[in-house]
Amino acid sequence: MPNAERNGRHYYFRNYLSRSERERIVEFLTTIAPIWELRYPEGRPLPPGQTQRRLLRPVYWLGSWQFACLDYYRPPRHVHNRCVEAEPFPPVLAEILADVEARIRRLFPPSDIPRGYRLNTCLVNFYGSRLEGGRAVDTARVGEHRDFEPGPVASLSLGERALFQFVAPRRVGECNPPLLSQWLEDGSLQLFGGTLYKDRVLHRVQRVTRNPDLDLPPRIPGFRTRRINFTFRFVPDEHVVPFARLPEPARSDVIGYVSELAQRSRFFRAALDTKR
Ligand SMILES: O=C(O)CCC(=O)C(=O)O
Repeated sequence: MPNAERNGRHYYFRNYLSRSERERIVEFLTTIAPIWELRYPEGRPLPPGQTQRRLLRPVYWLGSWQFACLDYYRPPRHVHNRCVEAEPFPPVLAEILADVEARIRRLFPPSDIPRGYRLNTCLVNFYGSRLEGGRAVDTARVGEHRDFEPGPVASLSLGERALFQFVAPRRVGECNPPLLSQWLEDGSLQLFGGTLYKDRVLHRVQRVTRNPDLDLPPRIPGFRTRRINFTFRFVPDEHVVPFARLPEPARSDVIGYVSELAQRSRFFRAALDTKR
């Protein structure tokens, strides 16, 4: 297996993508229209102590979409009506995933891999500069969090190098050094799984190496994309709901986003028509 760097249940593959795979991914990116979501549903009371806000960055999901306003997938209790069926992976990502899943099955013990495991959902994060009143606001970092989907996660990065870190949960004011820091380079693949990296510690994107010339596709009004990360995860099929079967009020909460997506996506147009 070429150039794997290993640290327990963490693997890093520098130069994982071939030139032609990278080109095909970039070509695919020109065909999608990421959206800016609000964190909470509009027109409903906010959770106590929270204020409505736009997510820091535009996103796109493949396989299934976890709209922020429906809150995210958090098993074991919060699994229903949170993952809405979305577009299948384009051929280039499906081909890459066949290889990624084979690596995961070779590298991770069976106890880390849940029954029915397939990387069937993907969050595409667009990082860069939000243009606000003539000022560029950097949105390249991600705060400490966990990915709740079960099993190993695979992450492909394009664009600026980013410093990805695992840190133990801490109390306010406490400072603890990262358990593991990994620079994620253009064309790299990162895999992590097991209870330490998935359940016990958090991860974050701490900083990026700025490249003022980068402007990755697609064109997003008011935004310059300097880095794109695809995080592939597993959501059991029984927890993925077609838009047409999403009950109220979740359906009303997301119909605006689905209509926006439908302007560019045949898949979401069909999803809307099924319900009409
Ligand atoms: O951009 C990255 O490398 C990390 C993204 C991430 O932490 C996530 O999608 O949960």
